Amino acid sequence: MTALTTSFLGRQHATPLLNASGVWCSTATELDALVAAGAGGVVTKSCTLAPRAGNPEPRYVATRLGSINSMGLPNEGFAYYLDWAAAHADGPTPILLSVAGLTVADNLAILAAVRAAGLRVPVELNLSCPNVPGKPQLAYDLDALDATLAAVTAEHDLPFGLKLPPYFDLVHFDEAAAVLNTYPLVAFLTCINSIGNGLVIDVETESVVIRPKDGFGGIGGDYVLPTALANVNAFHRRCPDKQIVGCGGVSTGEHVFAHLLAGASLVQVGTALHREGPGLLPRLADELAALLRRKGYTTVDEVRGRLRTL
Ligand code: RRO
Repeated sequence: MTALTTSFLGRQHATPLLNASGVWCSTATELDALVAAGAGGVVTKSCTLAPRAGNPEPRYVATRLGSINSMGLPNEGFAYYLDWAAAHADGPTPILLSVAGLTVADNLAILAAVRAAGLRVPVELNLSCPNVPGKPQLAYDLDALDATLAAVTAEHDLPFGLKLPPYFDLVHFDEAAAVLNTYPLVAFLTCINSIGNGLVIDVETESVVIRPKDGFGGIGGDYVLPTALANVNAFHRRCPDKQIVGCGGVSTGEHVFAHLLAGASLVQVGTALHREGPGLLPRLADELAALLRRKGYTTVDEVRGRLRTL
């Protein structure tokens, strides 16, 4: 028997496979479908204080190698996801509540509601949404990141995680990790959000393919796997007291295995889940189990961070 169980923030997950926030997680129907499919965990759609309609359509397009999106944070408002999480917190499937308040004050208000509800569900604080017009990705401004974490941890005394954007320079990994390591309550890092502000062009129509922001949007799928693995590994090396959640470019069991090797404890799937639906998660679990068996591993824990260098 190959065990896919893994411990994350002190909770057992039956498999390391979750949805990425934003995919198949905006409504209770979608979230319930992930649970029913046997997801190893479920992340809710990033939420704001008030419900949002998001950006005009078309706002998500699949391409041969992945996807581009500028959804613009459409969501039902934090109370909806809090209620769903509360109703499922004692179920077999661990939940992460993704929070993306538009201001620090909004984030503090949502976190206060999480505490008031006594919710034993970790928050994944999204500091990297690339698609709200006029709002830069906060985690690219390390002073703003520091100030936000100082404000959050002054009030929020529960372990939580951060959804980070991809960084592209070793100095930026060092600088970001130095900030993050001053906050022990930041218990996990989800690497990566989509690569922000890419541009897909349809040569036949000579046009962009999504309407918001003149076609600029977050890139996911095959395009981003090496960037995601680099970010997982860079933060796994630099933040030994934090767990890393891998996200980016996963559509096969081998991709999951690569994220584990790089140092991920859990692995999230976005673009491929959008393409294939919740049945993808048990398929990936089967592929991962077969790969572990072939390689002689009996647990996913043996693989984590085992990446060899030359
Ligand atoms: O809703 C979105 O447009 C969105 C978000 Br909040 C995010 O964090 N990442 C992304 O690719 N899209």
